Amino acid sequence: MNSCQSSDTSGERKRWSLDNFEVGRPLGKGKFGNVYLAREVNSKFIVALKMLFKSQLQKANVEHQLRREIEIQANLRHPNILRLYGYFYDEKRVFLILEYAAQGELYKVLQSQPNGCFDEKRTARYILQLSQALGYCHSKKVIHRDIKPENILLDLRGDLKIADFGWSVHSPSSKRTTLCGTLDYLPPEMVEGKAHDENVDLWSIGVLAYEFLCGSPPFESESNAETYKKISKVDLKFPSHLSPGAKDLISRLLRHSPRERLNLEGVCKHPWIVKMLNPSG
Ligand code: N15
Repeated sequence: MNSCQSSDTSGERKRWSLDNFEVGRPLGKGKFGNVYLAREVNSKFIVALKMLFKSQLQKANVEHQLRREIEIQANLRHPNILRLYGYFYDEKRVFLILEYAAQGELYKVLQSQPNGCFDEKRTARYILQLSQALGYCHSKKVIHRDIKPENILLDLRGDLKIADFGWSVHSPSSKRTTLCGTLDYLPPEMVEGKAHDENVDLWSIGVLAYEFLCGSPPFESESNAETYKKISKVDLKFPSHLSPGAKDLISRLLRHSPRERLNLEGVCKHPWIVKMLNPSG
């Protein structure tokens, strides 16, 4: 499928419609609608078709945000960022034509591991891919702000794809974020309601590395108030099975001061990452 869509002899863009797709099983449910496995009729190209109801978007007053996010996502091209190929709409619905990730949601793959965690090699591979994707986003002045396992998919080869840009913004942002849902992946400056920049994404890489290796995020607690305290104090404890290299990387990312965090280049060149990804190591 060509994202520019087939053009006719007059050079006009042909619009997509539901008639172009055979819709299959649901892949997931969302707040505003569901995602379905679908196949473009002519090319047989498999996609994930996300269906959003306009009435629900209107009710929640997020049409403007959706438009902006489509604009951001349609311009991103990176092997570790889920592609948005295009969109179309009818009277009642908006459809997003998204890349299909054959291995599905990362958090489910993590949960299905025998001990609930990934080994150090696999974690290093994911962290490198995540860092490369975020480096690309930051170069375009896009900060993600909501990296968590639920927002990550895996393709046929097991490569990571950042899938959700529900909270992404152009940096820098001084906007206060309405905190709903889990605080687990948010850095001190965001839970404390301060201004933040692209360094928020470095913190979430640290949280994810910890969760991949230990099975749950580092500041997880019974209540939001307890999680808030732990994040603000950077109350970090490691299980004894973690290697010194992994602990070193995580400790360098989970710093209270955003400017003291290891940058993305530093993550990619970190000795533990390099060692884990070296085939002879
Ligand atoms: C506002 C807009 C431009 C943002 C665009 N991004 C999203 O809407 C984020 N999003 C991605 N929302 C849903 C998805 C999504 C894409 C969900 C699931 C999948 C997907 N691609 N592939 C899947 C998928 N593959 C699976 C394989 C096995 C089991 C479940 C699977 N889900």
